[in-house]
Amino acid sequence: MLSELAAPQNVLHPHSHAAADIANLFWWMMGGAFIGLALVSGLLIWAWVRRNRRGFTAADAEDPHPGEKAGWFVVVGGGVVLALATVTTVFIVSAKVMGVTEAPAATSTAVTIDVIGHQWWWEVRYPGTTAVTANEIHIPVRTRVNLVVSTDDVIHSFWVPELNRKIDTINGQTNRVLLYANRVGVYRGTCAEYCGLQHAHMAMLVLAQPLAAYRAWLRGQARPAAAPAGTLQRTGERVFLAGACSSCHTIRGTSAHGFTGPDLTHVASRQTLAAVTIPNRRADLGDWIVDSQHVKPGNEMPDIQLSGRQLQAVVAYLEHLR
Ligand code: HEC
Ligand SMILES: [Cu+2]
Repeated sequence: MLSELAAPQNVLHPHSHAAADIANLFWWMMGGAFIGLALVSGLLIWAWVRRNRRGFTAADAEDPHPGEKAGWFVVVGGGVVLALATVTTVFIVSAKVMGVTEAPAATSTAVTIDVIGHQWWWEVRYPGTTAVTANEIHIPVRTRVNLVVSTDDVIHSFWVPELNRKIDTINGQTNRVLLYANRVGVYRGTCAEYCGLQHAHMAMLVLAQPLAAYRAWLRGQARPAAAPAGTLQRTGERVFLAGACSSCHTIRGTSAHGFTGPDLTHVASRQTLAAVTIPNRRADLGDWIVDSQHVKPGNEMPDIQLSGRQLQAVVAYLEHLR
């Protein structure tokens, strides 16, 4: 669980063909840049050494611009032709890589997932089902997923470096990108466009699962919340529904239909809370509810005043929502 909070995000450790192409492009461009640097530095040193060794001769006095023809060749050849050829090649190759990173065609039967950026968390919807979750995106492994992103407030950028390029969430518009993982695993992603105070705590996890496990998970998420079991949990539900919580959060199957914060119908099934800021453990959950402004200062959930008993009850209730 904690390892997921600190999971690496490494563009040079690709787990999809799109990310692999991006990493390759990076290495070729980096290699080219270093060869260019070596060439220019070499020429510079060579010219300097030659001039120093040779000294100033009588011929230089007669011809104040020695090697002018060769100089012209270097300027046009190296400065114009070579530069144009390099930029054109990089352009063509990048355009090809862009093609590889595109979402599957809208007409295909690919799995579609909607991700909506909020300050400072990610809402995740599975069209065609009632499943709504936050900050954790389950996908079937080795399957081309059509990821559709949008925003509820400002511009964000969805980025899971090991899987694909960034995709911005733009107001009044939806953007699409391919989401694909070639191996079962957990991939950490983050918001890659500065979006305010808690931008740095706006991460997400992509969990690539075998198809059967993914389907089972999705069926579970589509179900309404489990009914509270026992007095403590029933008290917790009452506190949740009667208090402020239900004005901001939805728990499907209850009267809580708020939409300012994440859907909590299956909050206990998530590994982390508050966009991969804290692990989803009892103590952290309790801290979050009464003092979220300390955990993630400036986030849109106020600190809630609850008695010890009420807090204990709400935590017991939420922990039961698997
Ligand atoms: C004014 C709106 C508001 C109220 C009231 C509110 N919340 Fe929240 N809550 C939020 C927002 C917004 C977030 C997401 C914060 C973030 O990650 O930046 C959140 C996050 C959470 C999370 C973490 C969910 C996740 O998956 O990361 C839990 C749990 C939670 N709230 C429980 C509660 C409880 C319990 C109450 C009542 C005692 C409550 N909230 C009251 C807005 C609210
Ligand atoms: Cu951001």
